[in-house]
Amino acid sequence: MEPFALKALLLCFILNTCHVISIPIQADDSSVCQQLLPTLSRNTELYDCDALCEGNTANDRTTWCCRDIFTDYESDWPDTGVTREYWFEVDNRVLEPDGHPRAALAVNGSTGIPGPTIYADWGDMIVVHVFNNQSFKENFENSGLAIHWHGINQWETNAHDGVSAVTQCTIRPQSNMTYKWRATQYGTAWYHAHTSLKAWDGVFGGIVINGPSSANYDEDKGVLFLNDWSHHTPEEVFHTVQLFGPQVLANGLLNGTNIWSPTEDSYLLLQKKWYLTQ
Ligand SMILES: [Cu+2]
Repeated sequence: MEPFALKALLLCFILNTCHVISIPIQADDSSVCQQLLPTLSRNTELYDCDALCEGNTANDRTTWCCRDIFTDYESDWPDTGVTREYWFEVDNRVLEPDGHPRAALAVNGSTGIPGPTIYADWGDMIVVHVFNNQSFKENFENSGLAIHWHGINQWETNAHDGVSAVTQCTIRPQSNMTYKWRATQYGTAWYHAHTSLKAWDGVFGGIVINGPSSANYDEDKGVLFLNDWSHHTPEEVFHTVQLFGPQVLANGLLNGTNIWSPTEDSYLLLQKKWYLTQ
């Protein structure tokens, strides 16, 4: 492993931001590559079924056309022939998710966070065109960007894993990158920036991949994000933590919103709001 990659891995462990570890592969390292790839046992006879697949029903969520909850998605998945295409533009913004303005980053974000949810069916191809529209460096240590698709296996698309300094160089300001990967798994996950502390600036959102489920349900209500929220940028918090240790952040957000008061305990306000929506 190259020293720079080891450094990046250590950094993401320290920052608790690395969830799927990508191993850098040298061009002449095909033996290592072979070891990393699992053996496929894909049932190509199901391809016709994939094309006609209409998913499952509220009364039978365990099956998904010719596959089901017991299919080993590490080695077999549908090939739907469908591509889901998204365009993300990441901007410096002043956001007020709880009424208190703060410098932040947003995906397609005039309104705030989280960014748009990616929806797909099991076996679809996902294409995301990311444009880094950052234009100034104030409050940010650097303006590079990479977006990581959390929990996605990235079968034969390791370079699209979105981990800066490990699987790609960062996307420079006013530059773009197109990520392309297959939804070989299903369920609810999320994407987030994987450069510096930009995820906590607001660059994150949901990924919903429809597929079989272990229990029946009537209606999918979508994603629910619960996260701490500071009124200072992550870089400012980072330096404070280095000097004084862990900090209690100002507020918590529910799907990117909450109320806040400078005089009352915001966690009590959060609790009131939660009760109101029961
Ligand atoms: Cu992650």
